Amino acid sequence: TAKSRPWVDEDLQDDTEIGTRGEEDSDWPGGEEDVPHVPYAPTRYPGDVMLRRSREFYTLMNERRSVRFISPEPVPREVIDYVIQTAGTSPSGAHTEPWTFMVVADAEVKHKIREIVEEEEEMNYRQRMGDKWVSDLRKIRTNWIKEYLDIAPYLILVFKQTHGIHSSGKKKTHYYNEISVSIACGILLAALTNVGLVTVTSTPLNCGPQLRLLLCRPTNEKLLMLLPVGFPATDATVPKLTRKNMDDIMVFM
Ligand code: IYR
Repeated sequence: TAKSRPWVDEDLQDDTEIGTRGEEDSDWPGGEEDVPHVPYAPTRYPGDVMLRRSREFYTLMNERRSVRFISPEPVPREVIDYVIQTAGTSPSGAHTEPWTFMVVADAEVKHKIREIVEEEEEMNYRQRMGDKWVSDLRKIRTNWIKEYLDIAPYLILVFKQTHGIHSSGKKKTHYYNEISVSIACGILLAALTNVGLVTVTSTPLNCGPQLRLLLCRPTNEKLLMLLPVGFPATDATVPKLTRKNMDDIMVFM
């Protein structure tokens, strides 16, 4: 087992499994330190175009809402593929790409997911979360009944990989796997918004292990987020919420 290194362990409080030389990662240094560095010159925009694009992207993203009423209307599979590919462009610790996006379209599997989530969520709301948490959520009007898990054309279950496997079979350290996958989720949300699809960022408490087994994912994968994806239902509603002002979110010096 790795000896305690608090200055590292307290920073990587996200299940990152830090190997010790001689055990995991024992083929370190690997063959990747000689990756060539190549010129990089992405698209550059004139000032006025930058300003317009920044405003337009804000306007688009500001339309995003967490939507719990999703239409059964089919969504083209190719769109989902590109949305996932976009999420996979996220930066990650040491470029380990520690994510698995499980896309479920099968009605029976979706229903099994619903049964697991609703059973656990009922206990969450009735016992585990406590009165304060449940009352803090009253304005959002959520409960443990999750019809969208049957109705949404796709469920995307995002797993973080706490470690990977080298070709040698040894463990590969996935540094900062949780924040890496969380960033990927943010990019995924932006990609969905960009094509007019909606979701809700659900984090089903206590459901991870059962869902992992149902979906036959390996033990190094931990469920981070469950996203039902589709068009909004025609009669969809959202709570009337406002966002903080710029002054309250940005400090400029
Ligand atoms: N996971 C539960 C509860 C829940 C928690 C928070 I924090 C929310 O912003 C919304 C819901 C559920 O999905 O209902």
